[in-house]
Amino acid sequence: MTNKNTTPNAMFDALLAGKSTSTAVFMKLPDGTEITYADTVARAGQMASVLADEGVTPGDRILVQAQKSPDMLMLYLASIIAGSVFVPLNTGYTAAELAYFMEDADPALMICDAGNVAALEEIAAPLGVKVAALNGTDGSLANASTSAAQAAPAPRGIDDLAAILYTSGTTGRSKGAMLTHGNLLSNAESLAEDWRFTSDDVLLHALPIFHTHGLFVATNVTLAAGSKMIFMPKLDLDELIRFMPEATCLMGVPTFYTRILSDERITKEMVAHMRVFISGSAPLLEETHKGFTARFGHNIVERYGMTETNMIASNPYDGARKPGTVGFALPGVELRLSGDEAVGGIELKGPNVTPGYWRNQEKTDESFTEDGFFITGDLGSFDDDGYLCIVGRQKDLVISGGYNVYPKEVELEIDMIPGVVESAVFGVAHPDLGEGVTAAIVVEPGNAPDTSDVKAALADKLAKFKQPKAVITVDELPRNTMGKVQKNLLRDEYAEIYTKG
Ligand code: MLC
Ligand code: AMP
Repeated sequence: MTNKNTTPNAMFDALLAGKSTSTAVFMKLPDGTEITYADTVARAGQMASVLADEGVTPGDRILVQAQKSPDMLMLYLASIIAGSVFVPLNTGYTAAELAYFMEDADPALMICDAGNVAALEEIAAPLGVKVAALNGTDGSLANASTSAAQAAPAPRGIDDLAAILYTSGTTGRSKGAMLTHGNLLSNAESLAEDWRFTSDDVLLHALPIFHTHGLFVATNVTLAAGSKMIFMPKLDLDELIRFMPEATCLMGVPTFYTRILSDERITKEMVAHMRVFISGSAPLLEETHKGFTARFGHNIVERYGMTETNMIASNPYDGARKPGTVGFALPGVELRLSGDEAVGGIELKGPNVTPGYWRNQEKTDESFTEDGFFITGDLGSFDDDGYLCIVGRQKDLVISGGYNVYPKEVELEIDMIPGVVESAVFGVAHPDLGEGVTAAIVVEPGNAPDTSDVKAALADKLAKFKQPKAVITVDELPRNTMGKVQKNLLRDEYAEIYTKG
């Protein structure tokens, strides 16, 4: 880490300050537009002054739900300069889900796409939250910033908050993981070094930017190394193929790699020049890892992370990248397994770890051991060479295409549907998404909703990625003698619903 608590603005100084005159390209857009580092620093500085005009002061939260765009990324950088706390939200969240975040984050400003302002104002007004358009209208933040002066970076040390990222919980309520300037910087710097990023690199950026992976890992590593990124709205294989010749690296969730493998147009020659492919956010199946090596001659670097901790471990850049493992702890990260068995709960300590959950001391206390290690809820073991293997989860969680879905949250909504007696939500192997969200429901005789009723009832309640891909009606849920639903039996029984035929 290059910054100490005394620096005026820890992230600005490390990631942006030296680049205010750099003509190197930071972002290339699909239409060919290039945005240099100097443009980026200037535009973010201008947007920071518009945030100040809107009443945002250092430490204030700004809640953001907007489509991926260069303006959205500028807003993140503007928030660093303004000293505010960036709180990005999944664009799939429904109005019902947003009301909770607005209340919990207690933001000075909610920023969204122009088309959503009116709808969000309805939720925001009773909470006293102001809503502004990011782009698309004359008065939007992006437009107003084109004529604004550049704001000076607000003083922020490594312990000050830079962001809050909401992550669902096993009780169904989302918690805001607080991330400091120091958390984000330490991770960006160690990853850039670990993965050997330099100013010669060109990253294919096709991930969403409301989560750790696309926002912090991809963007901050690019900034830390002075690399360039090709900034695409989403994963689109046609676009990936179009830009592959200009790129040197790709970061993705495992679904990126299964989709690349199932596209016959992508050849070994097409990717021969690539420096590195990196995967994370969900387990990369050994079969995918080995299939990728066999077909393209590239060993994917699999890494492991979490919203609360940023990145924890990675397979080595130099040295064996072992399928089915997530490698070694990153520099500065202390990793251990709980208990005395070969398999234990993964716990860690380090400059990357959240100071806790926003306004939720109880959850914060529950998430750390007495000696200050963060409890991930993942189960791991070390192989003979010291590589960490994630072998299971202590938490009831489904990871679908890299998005976390907490079954409890889905079950609570399903149980409210008329005619449903009870439900159990679980993950089943899915060829594209890794795991598919699956619901087993017990229904009232004579008043039974069918699968399409359940899906329709959830449409405006839960973001699409949380909605079950399959709903199965069962006579009763399997329970153990303590009355606990045995999801493992459901997982076994329906193991092939997405793979057979
Ligand atoms: C889209 N859909 C999903 C979904 N993504 N459903 C379940 N799970 C998902 N992940 C829905 C769409 O709404 C659509 O619904 C249907 O599925 C098909 O959509 P698609 O067009 O095929 O989806 P696509 O846009 O291609 O998105 C798939 C994806 C995307 C995998 C590319 O989800 C993605 O970019 N995921 C990355 C998530 C991520 O960044 N995770 C990092 C979290 S950070 P319908 O009904 O309209 O057809 C973290 C820490 C760490 O975990 O370690 O990094
Ligand atoms: P999130 O809360 O969305 O940040 O998701 C974090 C969780 O994703 C971790 O606790 C793990 O369960 C999972 N995860 C991330 N990377 C990997 C990986 N490489 N292999 C297996 N699971 C992973």
